[in-house]
Amino acid sequence: MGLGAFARAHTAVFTEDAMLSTGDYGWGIIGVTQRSDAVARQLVPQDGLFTVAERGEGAAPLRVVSSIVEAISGRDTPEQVVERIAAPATKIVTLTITEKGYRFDPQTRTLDLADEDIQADLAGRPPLTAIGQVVRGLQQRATAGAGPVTVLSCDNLPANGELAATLATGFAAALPPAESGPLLAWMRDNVTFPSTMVDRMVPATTDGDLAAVERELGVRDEAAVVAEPFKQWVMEDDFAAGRPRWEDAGALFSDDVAAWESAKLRLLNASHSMLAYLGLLAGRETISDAVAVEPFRSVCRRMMLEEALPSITLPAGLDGEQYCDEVLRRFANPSLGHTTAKVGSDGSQKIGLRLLTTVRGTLDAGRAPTWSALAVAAWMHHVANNPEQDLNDPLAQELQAALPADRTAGTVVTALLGFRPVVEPALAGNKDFRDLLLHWYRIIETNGPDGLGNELNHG
Ligand code: CS2
Repeated sequence: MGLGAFARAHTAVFTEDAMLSTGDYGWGIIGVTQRSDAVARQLVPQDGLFTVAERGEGAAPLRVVSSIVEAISGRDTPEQVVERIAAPATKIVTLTITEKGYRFDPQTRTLDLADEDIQADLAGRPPLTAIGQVVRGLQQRATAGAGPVTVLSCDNLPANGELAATLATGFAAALPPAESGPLLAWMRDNVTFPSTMVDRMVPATTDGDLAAVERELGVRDEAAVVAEPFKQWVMEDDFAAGRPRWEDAGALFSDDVAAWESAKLRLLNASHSMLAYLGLLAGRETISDAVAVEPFRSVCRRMMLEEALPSITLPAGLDGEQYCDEVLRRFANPSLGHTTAKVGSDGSQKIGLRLLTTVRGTLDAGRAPTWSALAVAAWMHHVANNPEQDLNDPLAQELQAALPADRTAGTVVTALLGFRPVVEPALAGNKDFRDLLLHWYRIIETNGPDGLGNELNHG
């Protein structure tokens, strides 16, 4: 579920590689698009084939991937999605639906039962939310006796398996008792939700990318994706109905996925977001342009080394400092064209998981979260200085409504600290954090990116 560029460049590639290296060709992916049917429309006339074009040092030649055997639209044919999930041949339901696709309350990590689409799915329409489709699929599977299945979240969320389980269970429990009782019992015995950590930088494909692929490949591919050469996948080995031998494609099976996930979220994704907002502020279009700005690169590195690393426990075998350097090297890939606008989108869904976790950890350790506060202040500045239609955030309207007409450092910081979907009350009331936000917000406002350079030189 979710057929965006990331799923094509990650899940589909790992799955094809597993088949190529084992000779077990019995797997195939039925790709389900989410909010738009565009990718299904692109893939169907191409028999599901698409190109992965690696960009940057060590890039492999163009490759046509064939692991997607069917592409359907979750928006237009929800009944078909439910049927596919319920089919005995389906063994794994992967979710690559981005943070906002889960419709959960970040403070309680439970399903947002006030969400209108969740309510409509619960009321029995052909389901349109991802969680609604999964659970209706499981329900039909239970009735049909189609056997166990694995639900595998592949999004950048801590403990994503546990979260998916909580949300699916929450949806099932909210059904009328006659339905929920048997369904919950069946799910307990037949469905597993392993956690995963996924990693590959995959920008949105541009017209220029499609034209370049066409020149090189000799045919037009409407569904081509570009990606960095690096890819990583770490997961818990808890599959209810078998799985491809992804380890033969380079995936790592581990009992310590939570540690891998927090390292990735709080080092890579956190600094990605930081660079996105600082970059947008300074008019840098891509992440590689942003990381080339010296104060940006340094503040990013210091945020990772001085604040994020000390507040997490690394998985065995991972060298923290090396990981940070590798992340900065990957950001600098000049051929990827990963835009600051894309990485900066959906900030309300990302800031809490990527940055506020480190702010809290650093404060709890009695230290000042100087650099992570800078990243949060840059996000606040972005939110306060862009009209709703340019925010590209599912909560754009709510964020704008929370902001006062008179936008000074004080009023913006107060309003956004009070924005409950992002900031928990305990953190919102922390004076040290608030002072840091005000400090950075004022510097950004009066001196822009140059102000940061001066601060660093004096700091
Ligand atoms: C990025 C991620 O858009 C974003 O928020 O931080 O998509 C990032 O590129 C991937 O998580 C890398 O694995």
